Amino acid sequence: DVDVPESHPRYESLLTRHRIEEGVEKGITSRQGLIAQGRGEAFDYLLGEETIPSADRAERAAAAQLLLAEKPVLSVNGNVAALVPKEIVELAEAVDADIEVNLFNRTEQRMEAIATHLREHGADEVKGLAADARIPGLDHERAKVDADGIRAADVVLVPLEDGDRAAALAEMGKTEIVIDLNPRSRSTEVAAVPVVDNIIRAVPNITRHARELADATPETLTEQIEHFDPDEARRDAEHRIRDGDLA
Ligand code: PTJ
Repeated sequence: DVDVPESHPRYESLLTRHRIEEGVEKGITSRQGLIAQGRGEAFDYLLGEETIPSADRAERAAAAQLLLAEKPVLSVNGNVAALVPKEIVELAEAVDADIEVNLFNRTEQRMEAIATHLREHGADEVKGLAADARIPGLDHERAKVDADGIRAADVVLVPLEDGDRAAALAEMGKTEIVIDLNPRSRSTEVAAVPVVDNIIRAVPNITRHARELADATPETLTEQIEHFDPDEARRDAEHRIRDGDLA
């Protein structure tokens, strides 16, 4: 694996970088994914490389949304597959969601490589290859989804998403949970649940909350969602970045 001592002050950041590099080598992650990672790292540095309290509240609300959903789908791109393949499979199991590969730079080879990688990490079924439906209002490649996957979903987790597609999904009436370290990105802005946190920390923490809430009644889950304020979460993250405020 990687030759970085755990005591290194930037251990996690270096490990993350290494996973993305490996993803590119395996044909999972796009080269643009390297740029996206760099952008994410800068925001994470300013956030203190930790899950701020408002992000933890968002992660709890995300767990409640996924548990309450009729048909939740976790969308996976090349960065997500490289960084958290096992953790995505665990979350899908905890909330009984489907996993669907949906790529910005879609090629059949990358679709196959990502589906295989997810299966190697325990996924039973990986959607996205059928591509028998479209997201209205988007150009060709980005619009391709499965009819019985994202097209039919009521709640979609869209990590590290491109703003156009996030907006188009919101336009379709989907409840979107967005994981994105940029509190001002268009994806974060359209999200019902904006999770401003590193996906490395966010996905396992959503799973932890989901396990805690597994036996909760629909009323309790609805309460968790209603108590969460997405505008406040976006503001808190931005304050933390600008002023180092603890939110
Ligand atoms: O695999 P593909 O072809 O679907 O392409 C995926 C990328 C990520 C390349 C594509 O969606 C893209 O270009 O995304 P953007 O527009 O660069 O947006 C990615 C967002 O995710 C940016 O706001 C980053 O700050 C954020 N981000 C990057 N790494 C992380 C992150 N957020 C959370 N955790 C990270 N590790």
